Amino acid sequence: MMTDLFRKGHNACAGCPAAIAIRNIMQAAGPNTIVSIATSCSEIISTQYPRTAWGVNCVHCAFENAAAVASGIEKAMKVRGREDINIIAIAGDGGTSDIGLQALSGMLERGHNVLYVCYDNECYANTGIQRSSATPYGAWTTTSPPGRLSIGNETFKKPLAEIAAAHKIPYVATASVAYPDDLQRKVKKALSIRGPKFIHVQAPCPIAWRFDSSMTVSVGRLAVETGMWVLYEIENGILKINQRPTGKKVEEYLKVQGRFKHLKPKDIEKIQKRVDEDWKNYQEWEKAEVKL
Ligand SMILES: Cc1ncc(C[n+]2csc(CCOP(=O)(O)OP(=O)(O)O)c2C)c(N)n1
Ligand code: SF4
Ligand SMILES: [Mg+2]
Repeated sequence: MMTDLFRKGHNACAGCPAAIAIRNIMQAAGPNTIVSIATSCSEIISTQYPRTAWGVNCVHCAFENAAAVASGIEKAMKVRGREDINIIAIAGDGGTSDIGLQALSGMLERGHNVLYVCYDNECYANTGIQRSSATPYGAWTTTSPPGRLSIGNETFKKPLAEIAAAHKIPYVATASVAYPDDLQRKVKKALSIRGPKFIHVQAPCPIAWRFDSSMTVSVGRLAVETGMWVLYEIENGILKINQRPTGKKVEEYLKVQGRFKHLKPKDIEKIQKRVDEDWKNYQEWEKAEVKL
């Protein structure tokens, strides 16, 4: 069975979005696949010696070099005449938008035939929920504690998918573990295209975001419905939005997560304003059919 490519019995927390993401990626990719995974929850939960959850060859890399290792695997397979094999790099938001950004940029710029997937739980989860550059504005983490003088994390998320798209690669997409059909379709499409591909998957983490483990999917849906996470594809530089927000306010998304419970109405207003601006920009970008 395809699901055996990422087997049950791994060590993930209940409701783990990394496990949901990988399970769907592997269902879409199939057995003719080699994976490189960066040190992150995805590796901690799936490769504890002497056990493995993987039903394909999977190389555990350092925190920073999943893209560099995938690039090397791709070249090695080319030399062996095995260009039919899917090469996928998987890393967290820290391993992608912080310490691995250089390796990712190099992989995209050199044009490797690799799909890179970042599952974004918006912090360094496996090492104790530290802030990353993907942590949203106002969020509690252990290194951005809110208090009398602090709102929590003081920066907005780094626009990772747009940074990837700026390399003028053939395919970039955002996705969510709450929309598995959309995620699988995007993985399949990416793997059908030659060259570097990048998919940024939102991954609501019950431990770090402070919600009940039964709510991973409902929190992911609220992100999309409120416009906090926009599902889109950029094919050859042209943006297409896949799902429109339903008009729900960001407060509905924020209030179900303990990491935002300290926010005041003016803070929520600031986040809403930013989401409205971003949504307007995405719509204009789509309408203009302007290549990035
Ligand atoms: C050079 C280096 N610095 C720090 C670490 C410790 N470390 C391992 S994984 C990680 C954070 C990973 O965060 P992310 O990529 O977002 O994955 P997550 O744990 O959230 O799934 C850190 C700080 C390391 N392995 N190597
Ligand atoms: S901390 Fe979050 S992402 Fe990491 S294993 Fe637990 S649920 Fe999954
Ligand atoms: Mg993370």
